[in-house]
Amino acid sequence: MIFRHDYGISDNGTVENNSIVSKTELKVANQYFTDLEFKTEEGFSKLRRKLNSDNPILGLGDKIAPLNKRQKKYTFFNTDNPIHHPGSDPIYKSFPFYMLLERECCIGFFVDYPGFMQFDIDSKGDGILEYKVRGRGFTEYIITGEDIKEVVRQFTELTGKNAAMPQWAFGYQQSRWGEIDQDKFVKTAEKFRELGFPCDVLYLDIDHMENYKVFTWNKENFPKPAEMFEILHKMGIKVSAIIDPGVKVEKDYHVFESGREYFLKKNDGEDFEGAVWPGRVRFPDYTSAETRKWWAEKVCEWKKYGFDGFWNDMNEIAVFITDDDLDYLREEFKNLTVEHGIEALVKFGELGLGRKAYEDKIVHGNNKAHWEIKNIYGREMTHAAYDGCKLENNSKRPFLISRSAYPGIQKYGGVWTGDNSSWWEHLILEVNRIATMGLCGVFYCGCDVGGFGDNVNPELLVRFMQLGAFTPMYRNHSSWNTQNQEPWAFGQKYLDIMKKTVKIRYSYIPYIYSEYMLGILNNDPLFRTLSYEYYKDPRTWYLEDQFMLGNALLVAPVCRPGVTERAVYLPEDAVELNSMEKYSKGWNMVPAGLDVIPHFLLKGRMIFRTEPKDFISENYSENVEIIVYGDKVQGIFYEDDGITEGYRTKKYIKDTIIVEKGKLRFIERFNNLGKSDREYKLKIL
Ligand code: MIG
Repeated sequence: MIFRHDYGISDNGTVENNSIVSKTELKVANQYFTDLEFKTEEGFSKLRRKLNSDNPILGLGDKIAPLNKRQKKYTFFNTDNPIHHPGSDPIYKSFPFYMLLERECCIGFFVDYPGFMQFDIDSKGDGILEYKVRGRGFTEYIITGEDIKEVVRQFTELTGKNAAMPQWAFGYQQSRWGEIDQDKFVKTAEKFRELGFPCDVLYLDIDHMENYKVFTWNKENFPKPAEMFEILHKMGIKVSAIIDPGVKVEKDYHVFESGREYFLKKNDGEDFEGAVWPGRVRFPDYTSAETRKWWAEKVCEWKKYGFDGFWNDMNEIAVFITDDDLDYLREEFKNLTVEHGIEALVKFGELGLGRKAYEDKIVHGNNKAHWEIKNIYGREMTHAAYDGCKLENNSKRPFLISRSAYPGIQKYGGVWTGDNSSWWEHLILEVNRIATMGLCGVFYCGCDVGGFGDNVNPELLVRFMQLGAFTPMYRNHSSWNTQNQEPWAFGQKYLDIMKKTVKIRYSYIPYIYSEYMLGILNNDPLFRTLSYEYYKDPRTWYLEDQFMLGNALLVAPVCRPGVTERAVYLPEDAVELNSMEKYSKGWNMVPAGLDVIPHFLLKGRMIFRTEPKDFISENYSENVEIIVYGDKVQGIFYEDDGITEGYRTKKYIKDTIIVEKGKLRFIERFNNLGKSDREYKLKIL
């Protein structure tokens, strides 16, 4: 059940789907929590709440924190925070949704407020929770259910069903920020094919543009883009390109000229300008429908070159510096002397990415200040890109990712976790960040495999590639000034291990895609915590170095150097799929040498595999083998065309299968794909 509560004057919510909200009142003072006080003062609304148990709290999106979000404070104000560490907050996304795990039930709380907001989640350990919201009030949804699954399903339905990515979005993807030209780009694709190393997508970062101007080519380096797309598409390679919101202020530049009326203004009526990659830029006001329409047309035109998807970056919005910042800087620095000591350094910190004075000055078309709706800026940019892709081809699924996000982003695209670093500490952190994004309703999510900043080493790259093989989005990406980290960067020995890893990924595509699509229909994340499947076992509530991909695969990545075996908690008996060894329920030590990422098929569950190919073609899900473990196993296999919106009108195959005493039986065969019923091979472990 979903209950809605309005505190103070709440006119800033974003949820459209209020039809599923219960009309009856939840007794606020129930046995799990009590609201103590609500007040509005000095421009802030504050709620104090007492929790009646010490059980964990999960949620809050991509925050840099343990899986259990208790005993810490959080700020929601989307910010480009490129070198994040445990003290970095806020960062790129805002997901003010958390769940309290209780033995008898699970309770979700979603504060639907896209402006500046802070949560204190029991930082003193006394069970007190505090919301501090800039503004006169807010809306909160309280969602009750038997377990995490029931709560997540309702939350996702409330904020919007996920738009399905195409099937090829589950293939391996390669990216790198740095100087690029047409030949180099095609050569990268050829290298993958020569090596027989599976790959589906290559990315173009900001260097493909002319002076970083959005929707332009650097014509010197890309003289014949149409030809390039043709070559790549023939090789089964898709191309996604970066889109930045900042539009260069330049006379006669078509995007700037056609966009003049759609840019953000300041409260003095002037255009808001700041510096990003192209130098002086203006920013579209994506919260206005007219602006989105104009941007969608630009995206549509641009896509016609042959792009298969887009990567929406810098949309927090990230602003390097403004004229006001510089004036302030000149003024402040005039009188600064060495005698000021530390004060001088503090002034530096207030500038650039650190200084946010403009957020009070920008007004959006709907008369809201930027600080009131900052957290949906990136979502609405992605919304506009989605509309643009639809304009170009309405029957195809758009392939989009965004760095900044707020609940509802999943209606338009997926996300990546932003600029992580090539650190072991970030490798393990990504497990809980991606799992938490799933709990917050965003099912297509990944991280920069190998790490974006800093220099990777071969062992770390291998372990990152192994984790990536089991994340929904599998993209290796890095910054221009770091060690190269394409799979061949460290020679044959490491290349062979990574190739083996990527082939394992491709062999599970029928299962991964089936679970992803069933998840879209049912509102279940593909990448999930163990507690999502085994809620009744509280030992799963805190596990953050293990996860599940779909309902049958348990994955235990290695996140420290030098490791050759690791402890794994199994909520059920299972078979480890590298060694085919059986393990019993409970804690186990499992071999995990450098070429192994332990992953298990749980008893009573089934997976689907096939022979790996170089890329995900239309007939990828042929020759599907069902693998089961247990005396009686039931599962569902889903298949569709992988690229169109047909799934929305049930154009799919859905076979409900039971394997009992060595025999396979169909409980239901739903086939609306216009294909003959498929045959399966069966393997019983
Ligand atoms: O200020 O486009 O997160 O993936 O490679 C850095 C260059 C801008 C940040 C993105 C990253 C991308 C980079 N961008």
